[in-house]
Amino acid sequence: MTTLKIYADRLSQPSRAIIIFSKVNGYEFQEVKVDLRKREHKSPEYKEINPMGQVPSIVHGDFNLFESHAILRYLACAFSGVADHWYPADLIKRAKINSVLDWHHSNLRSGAANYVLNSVLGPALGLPLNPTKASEAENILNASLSTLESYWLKEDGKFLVGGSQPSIADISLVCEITQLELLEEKDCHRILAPHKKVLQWIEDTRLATSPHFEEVHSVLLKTKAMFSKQSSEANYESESSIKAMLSTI
Ligand SMILES: N[C@@H](CCC(=O)N[C@@H](CS)C(=O)NCC(=O)O)C(=O)O
Repeated sequence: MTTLKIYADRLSQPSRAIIIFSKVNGYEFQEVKVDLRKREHKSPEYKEINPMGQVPSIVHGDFNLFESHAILRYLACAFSGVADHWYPADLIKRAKINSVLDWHHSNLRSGAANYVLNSVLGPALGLPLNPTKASEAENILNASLSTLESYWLKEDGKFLVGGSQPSIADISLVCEITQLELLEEKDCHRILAPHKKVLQWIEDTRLATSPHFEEVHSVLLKTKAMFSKQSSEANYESESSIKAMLSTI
């Protein structure tokens, strides 16, 4: 059997998406940690796999691939046991999923990743915090969350673009937002609490991918505890700021 290797750091949101998707779908793979904090993604050996020097990437047999959306599409098609709802064969449904995935990278990702990097995560990766960039990113993030509520989640169905079951887009976008768990509670609350539909959709995606969702996200809760120098059991049910907000819906 051809071995699948997933090169990832669970602190990275697209890495988490690939790992959760793979665990939920039950095919065999080997997770190879590429430690962002040790800058292993810039090593010459890793750049042989991903010349862009970023995680995630995969090696499947003698085939290398990077870019998380391309990887999710590939994995959904490469393993016959993956249910159709993850990346439907139906042309229109598939096109809608591709549409939200393309939107994600220049909107939600740009806002969420830059906000978290410039307000809390930077120093752990050897980068300075930048309040001006954090504030610009927060505006993009707020606009993206509003667009999610008013457009991408507007149809009937619990999931993006009207799906009654999750697709690769739900995993990808939810993993983008869950990095907000790294923020101080008040910041996470300020940004997410106004978006009730988004909160419910995160919860529905968690439930659809449980227990892998919680296991893969425990790294965020441990890292947040490290930032605030508090001890943490890293238990998603009791430690997640996002989950706590659900009680206000
Ligand atoms: N568009 C890429 C983004 C990958 C990406 O930005 N990865 C980050 C971690 S979340 C990374 O490797 N950052 C290190 C760097 O760019 O030096 C994807 O979706 O895979």
